[in-house]
Amino acid sequence: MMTASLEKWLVTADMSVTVVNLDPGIENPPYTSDIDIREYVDYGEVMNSFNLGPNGALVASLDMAVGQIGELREEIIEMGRDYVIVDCPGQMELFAYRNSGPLMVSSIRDADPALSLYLLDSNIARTPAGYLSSMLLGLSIHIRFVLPQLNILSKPDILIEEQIEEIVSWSDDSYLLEGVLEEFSDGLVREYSTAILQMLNDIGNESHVIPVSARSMSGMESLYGEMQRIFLGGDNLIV
Ligand SMILES: Nc1nc2c(ncn2[C@@H]2O[C@H](COP(=O)(O)OP(=O)(O)OP(=O)(O)O)[C@@H](O)[C@H]2O)c(=O)[nH]1
Ligand SMILES: [Mg+2]
Repeated sequence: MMTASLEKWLVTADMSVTVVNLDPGIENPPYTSDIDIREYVDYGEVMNSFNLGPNGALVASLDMAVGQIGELREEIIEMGRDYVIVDCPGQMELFAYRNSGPLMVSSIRDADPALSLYLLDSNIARTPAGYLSSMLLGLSIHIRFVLPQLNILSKPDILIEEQIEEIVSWSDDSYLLEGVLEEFSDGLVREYSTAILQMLNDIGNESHVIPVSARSMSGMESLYGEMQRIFLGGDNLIV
């Protein structure tokens, strides 16, 4: 849905957009993709002919399509649009932690300016421990794709304004997060949390989160501003 909403926002602001779907298993994407990995590989057929479950079929489909990413990139170039939004499979452990996902991303990008949007779900990031573990996963994703990354708090419309502000304040001031973690956790979780927070601080991870609702479109302008900062500033956020 974020893909659909970001596309809509960019088009309304007079920019041309190509949408690419990289999820072979997606059934009803909430957008109309211009370019689709499903034209290169048939997930259902892979599942049946190799007798695989959903995860195995996703991995096999990605592995099979990776050799054709050059063609897919050609399709993107032919369209010649201002922006390209690439929707990646939501099963991050299958897409990011195996070889084909990062290989696809680097082939699609080649030498063009690119950034990744990492979505922290408000349902999870609303608690201090949920927020911290989401940031840790984001860091791990960052390491895999080696792209400048923006952290988005998705679905903020399910929270009240004070909750959103609190989460943003955790992202901007780790002492605030440390305080609530100490207050709301104990034992092993508390011990881990303190160590993780310390590590995130030490590496100076760019942690600012931008609340963006794909439903109400709130926050889209801020997101676009941050995207411009990276694209125009040549800002290198790679850790
Ligand atoms: N309230 C609210 N719900 C949202 C928002 N964006 C997406 N959703 C809902 O979240 C669900 C999942 O949306 P998707 O766009 O499929 O999310 P996704 O991140 O692509 O999911 P996977 O790729 O399957 O991991 C749907 O029911 C959406 O309606 C939002 O900004 N606000
Ligand atoms: Mg998805």
